[in-house]
Amino acid sequence: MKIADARVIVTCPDRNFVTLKIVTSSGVYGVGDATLNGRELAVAAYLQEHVVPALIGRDASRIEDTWQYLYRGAYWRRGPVTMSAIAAVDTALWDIKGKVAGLPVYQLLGGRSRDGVTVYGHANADTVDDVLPEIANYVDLGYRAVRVQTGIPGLASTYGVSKDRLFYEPADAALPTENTWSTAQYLDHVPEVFARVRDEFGPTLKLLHDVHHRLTPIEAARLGRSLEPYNLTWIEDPVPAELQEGFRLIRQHTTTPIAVGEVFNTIWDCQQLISEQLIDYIRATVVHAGGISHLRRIFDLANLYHVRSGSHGATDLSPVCMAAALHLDVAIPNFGLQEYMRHTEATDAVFPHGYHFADGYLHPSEEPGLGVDIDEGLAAQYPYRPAALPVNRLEDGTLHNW
Ligand code: EZ4
Ligand code: CO
Repeated sequence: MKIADARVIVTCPDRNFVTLKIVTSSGVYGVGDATLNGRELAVAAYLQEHVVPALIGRDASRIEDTWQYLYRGAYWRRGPVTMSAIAAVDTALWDIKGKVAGLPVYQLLGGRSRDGVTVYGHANADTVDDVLPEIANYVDLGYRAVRVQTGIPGLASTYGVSKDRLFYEPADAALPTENTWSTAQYLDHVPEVFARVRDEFGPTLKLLHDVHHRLTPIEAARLGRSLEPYNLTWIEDPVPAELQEGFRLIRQHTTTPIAVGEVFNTIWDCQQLISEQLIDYIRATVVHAGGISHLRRIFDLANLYHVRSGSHGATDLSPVCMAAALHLDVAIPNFGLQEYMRHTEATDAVFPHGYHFADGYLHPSEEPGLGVDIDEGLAAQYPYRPAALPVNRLEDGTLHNW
């Protein structure tokens, strides 16, 4: 079964997505997500110019060999563009393998380790008063875990607070919009938020918060300590993680669990964080971390060190990525949580899928393969629109982490 065709499909059903569709000589095809928010066309070009020509004629059943061929064969290792492109190929080949076997991909990964995938939703609002009903909505829908983000008094806008309650889309302009940041105001405000939320919702609801890379280790240590009374499931990306040993300092000061990894591309980005037990949840994703094959390796390493999965699942990861993530989530022994932000109706129509939410869990499709597709005709009706992620400046104008 040879690869006969591979198409790179760029579409914008409310936001941009890049999808690779691999078609075999027998007519079976598979899909893989290659979306890198704000840098979509770099991955599309990488695939189109450098990967697709090398795929034609290859044996579609050789997933591992193809992964190694693209990783080692590029010579230039790692990086989000390369690894997203490899991920798309890997994901599409797993989809094909499942279809050929007549089995959902999770069966090829060892079968079910759990009945459903616990997901967390995003509750956000400008004020604490307004975020409480948002959390209540998720509880009513059956969610067991909720991420809580609010505006910061004195700051005009901040990460995680959206105009639309269900669909958060930070890439909101062709060139980056600018936000202003104050660590002092943030550290002051967040404990008050969680005091109110815990008080209102009791001890069992899992609560999470995304710091989005904005603190230093000692600031993050202070935040973690101040949140200890409210028993968070995790604080996410407390500091940028290029300096992995920086997390040791946070660890020495707080028992608030730490989740990191949505910008990671390979196992090397989290090797020290995991093997030194500096984090509790690894949040790498199928699309940005080399596909199902490589993410499985990351989760297996994590399993040796008491680290659980917490995969990124924002709306900029397409339903193809979500479908793939769910097959892994349901199969691995050390699953933790899966982020789940709803896609818009237009996105769902372009990517018909069999995964579904019920009783607070997401369930992977039982169809052979990944159980997700792309409607190419519909996709063609939504041309690419340039959309960049914002930047963040301190009050004196210094560029900070967004
Ligand atoms: O800002 O996916 O946890 N989720 C996040 C996301 C990221 C976006 C960037 O493209 O941090 O909202
Ligand atoms: Co995040």
